Amino acid sequence: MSTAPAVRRPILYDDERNPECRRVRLCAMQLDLDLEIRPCPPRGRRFLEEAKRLGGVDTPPLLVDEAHGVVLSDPSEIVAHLRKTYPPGETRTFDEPASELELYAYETCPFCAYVRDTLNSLELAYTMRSMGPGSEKRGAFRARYGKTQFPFLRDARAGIELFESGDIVHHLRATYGAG
Ligand SMILES: N[C@@H](CCC(=O)N[C@@H](CS)C(=O)NCC(=O)O)C(=O)O
Repeated sequence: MSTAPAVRRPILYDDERNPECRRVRLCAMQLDLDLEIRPCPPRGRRFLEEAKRLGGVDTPPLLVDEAHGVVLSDPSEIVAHLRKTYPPGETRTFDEPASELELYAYETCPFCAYVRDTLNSLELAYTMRSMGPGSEKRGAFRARYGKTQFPFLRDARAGIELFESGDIVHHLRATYGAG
């Protein structure tokens, strides 16, 4: 019996502080689209080489959408591709498992930005669960956790789930920081 390959979420090679990357993340929020984030801060040592190899770019953003055979580095083209491929309200069936780190957040929330900035500087890959004000995932989240408050982090490796940006940042630094 053969197993169908998992349909992968788009991967964004991202730098939290780069305005062109922000534009892409804002688009993902508007589309209620989850992304795999590979942080590429300036002089990053973890994913920047990979981005260069895959897309020939020195700086993010770079979008790799394997499910549609697309690798894009121009922010306008990335946004156009996402809008066309993942229109709002359409069901997406990504069946790959999430990263060990999952951040439920949205772009315009300053507490979420604080956590993303920490993930970025620590160069930790994560699944970004888009939970913007109009997100269809909010109902299921509220049913499970009793409230809608973001950011929220699930760390499968550490076996914990956390609300509160300060607690999340503390956990990330203590667990994954260089010390
Ligand atoms: N003390 C919390 C505050 C988080 C918070 O106020 N988040 C806002 C967004 S900025 C929120 O979840 N609002 C409810 C909503 O978006 O429905 C923290 O530091 O994480």
